Amino acid sequence: MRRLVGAGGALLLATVVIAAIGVGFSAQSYSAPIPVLKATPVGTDGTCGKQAPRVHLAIGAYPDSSGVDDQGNAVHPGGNPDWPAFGPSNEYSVPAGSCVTMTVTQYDSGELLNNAYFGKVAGTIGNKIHIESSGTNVSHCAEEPGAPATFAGDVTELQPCEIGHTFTMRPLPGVSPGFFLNVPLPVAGNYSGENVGNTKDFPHQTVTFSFLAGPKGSYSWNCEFPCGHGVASFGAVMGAYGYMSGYLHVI
Ligand SMILES: [Cu+2]
Repeated sequence: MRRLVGAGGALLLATVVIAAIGVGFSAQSYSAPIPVLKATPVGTDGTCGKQAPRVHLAIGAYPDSSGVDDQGNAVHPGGNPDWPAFGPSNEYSVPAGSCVTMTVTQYDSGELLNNAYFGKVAGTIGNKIHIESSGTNVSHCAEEPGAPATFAGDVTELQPCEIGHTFTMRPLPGVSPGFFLNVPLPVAGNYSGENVGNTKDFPHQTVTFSFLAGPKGSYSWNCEFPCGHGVASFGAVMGAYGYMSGYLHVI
């Protein structure tokens, strides 16, 4: 009898441990540093190629995750000062079927994209993005003083030496097979990373694009630019949830 109780206890303990690990993993995958950023409705129009309710999301890509943005919002509460981050949130929500216009203000310098594929725009309306450059932005396409990374209009592709981060999004399995969005974000500031900061006082690139939200479900996004340390620059910040990754919740 005692042996039976012992075996039952061990089974119970194993069940509790496995359940705790499961809860830990699921909590880790959805722990947003600040609440979900809800897109702002801006009326109904034909921006996405058909009449649809349109919403707007404004985010930024910043060199210092421990800092604040123009609105005084923390880029990433408790952020590591040596790591870049998207902010002020990494989780967003939009209505299903809406036309989503995003503005991403890019303040960070880059190095070299190691896969030219992610320099190509995909999944946006017209497969293009609109870029307006502010201040002196220098690419990595040439040696010092470097080629200017100056844009004023629509582009469909950036060179691997002109990129600071990417905003790349895929649905979770079973949500919307075929949905894929890739937006390369051009470098800001100088290429030694000195002339960068979290506010509009610094050189920056303002990137605007629209896409049609798919059906309800969660879509994960991440940066495909190698902006971390270790693991071929895909470790550190690239592996820490919430800095260079997050979710779009289509509701
Ligand atoms: Cu990045």
